[in-house]
Amino acid sequence: MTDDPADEVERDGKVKEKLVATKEAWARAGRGLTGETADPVLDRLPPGQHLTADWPVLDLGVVPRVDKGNWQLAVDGLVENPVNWRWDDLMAQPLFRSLSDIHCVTTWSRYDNHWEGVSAKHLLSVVRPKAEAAHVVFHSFDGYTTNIPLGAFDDEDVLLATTWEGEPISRDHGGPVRVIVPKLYFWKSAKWVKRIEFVAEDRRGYWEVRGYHNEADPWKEERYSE
Ligand SMILES: Nc1nc2c(c(=O)[nH]1)N[C@H]1C(S)=C(S)[C@@H](COP(=O)(O)O)O[C@H]1N2
Ligand SMILES: [Mo]
Repeated sequence: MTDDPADEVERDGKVKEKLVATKEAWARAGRGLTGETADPVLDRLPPGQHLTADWPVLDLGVVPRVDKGNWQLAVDGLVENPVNWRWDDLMAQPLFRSLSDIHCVTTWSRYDNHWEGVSAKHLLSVVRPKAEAAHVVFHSFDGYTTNIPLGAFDDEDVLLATTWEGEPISRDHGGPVRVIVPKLYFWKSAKWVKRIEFVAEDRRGYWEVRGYHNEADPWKEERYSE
């Protein structure tokens, strides 16, 4: 027995090292950069992005077998009330619905995604971050991590999503539960989330240590660091 639910979760596939290397090379080359910025109020499509109607699947290549039975989420670190939710605990929270756009650093955007789940605002009201908490680190069942400032998590449109377009989020897209942070490039939206950790000092995640921008604002075209 172990107290890390990820140890009980099986995973298919392995990290696509070539794809990771390619994306690191794109970061170094500044692929997709236009050098422009845009106004999120006036311009719905961020600079350098094009619209797509479908929803591509992008990840490291490791696909965890998480379902309602073995799913667990720990929300811990610098919080007054850490929680460890199983599926029924998640379902007992108020249902939140939202509509938002996806902007991926690989230059595709997808408008008008309907999500349902538990809002970040609600989660924050349950766990109550301590005054020292300033950053959030997401840990996923495939070993992926990503980081955002607490202020970016504490936003009206951020949620732990369980459905997309009225259907459960598919396994490929991070189901049963993934994070959605619409105002940032999509790599900040962790699929198969298993732990949300509140920390005082910023800690860079998987892509952030491989040349991706720490802030990731699409309208400022914060694709890569440097
Ligand atoms: N757990 C996990 N979350 C992840 C990733 C990943 O590899 N593992 N990839 C990120 C990247 S780079 C992107 S673009 C989006 C892709 O989500 P999608 O496959 O649903 O389009 O997930 C993000 N979240
Ligand atoms: Mo991505």
